[in-house]
Amino acid sequence: MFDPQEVFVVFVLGGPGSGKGTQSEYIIKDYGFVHLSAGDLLREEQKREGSQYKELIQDCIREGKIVPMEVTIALLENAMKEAIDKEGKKRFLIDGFPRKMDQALKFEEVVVESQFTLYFECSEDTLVTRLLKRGESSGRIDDNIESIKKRFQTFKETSFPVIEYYEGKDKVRKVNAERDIEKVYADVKKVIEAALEQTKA
Ligand code: UP5
Ligand code: MG
Repeated sequence: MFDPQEVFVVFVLGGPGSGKGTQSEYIIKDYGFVHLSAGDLLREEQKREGSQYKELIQDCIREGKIVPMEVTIALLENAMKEAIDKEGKKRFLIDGFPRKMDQALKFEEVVVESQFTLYFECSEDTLVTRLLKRGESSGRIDDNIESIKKRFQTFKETSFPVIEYYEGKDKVRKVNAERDIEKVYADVKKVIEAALEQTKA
């Protein structure tokens, strides 16, 4: 659908609570990216009046399972088209996607090839603490200990192989996400700047 010379896509991956959303918000301010969180798009679709996927999405999110890729890819594709057509945007952070091999292959086949994957590495102990804290006010149906355990399980079994796949292609830029937000972002900036030096998008 898009030419990777024209449309610059970075996948942002990492365990639940590793800071994908937080760091993406920092990046968009400094580098003019469009931030598309697959999880946020699914939550919006789940709330949308008349959506046929309401229950499917809600069940998957609560159980930490992956929503069938057709749903998520269509949401991402529409959001990208809109940003390109209406705002002339070309740089995208795709946050929390792909989290299963079939999604990675399909997205790159039909939408656009990614430039690289920004991977936030963090221990489970740190992640649980962050998510339970956020759960006090987030209202997210998956910020409770039962769902968090299921999300970790899915991350290890299903999503981590995607990161290994891109590592095999030398397309992963790993950042230690255990540290405070500013320190993490200092490393993120280096990765983004190095990548942008080599693009016209
Ligand atoms: N925080 C962040 N960075 C910090 C730091 N360095 N130090 C201290 N605190 C830090 O951060 C989480 C919390 O930690 C916040 O309170 C933040 O202030 C603090 P956040 O930036 O929100 O982390 P993020 O990695 O974005 O965590 P999130 O919970 O969004 O990750 P998930 O991957 O679990 O959630 P997502 O929304 O991507 O997906 C939810 C569900 O949707 C999935 O489980 C799945 O069921 C479904 N889904 C699909 O089915 N398919 C998809 O393609 C995508 C999602
Ligand atoms: Mg997030």
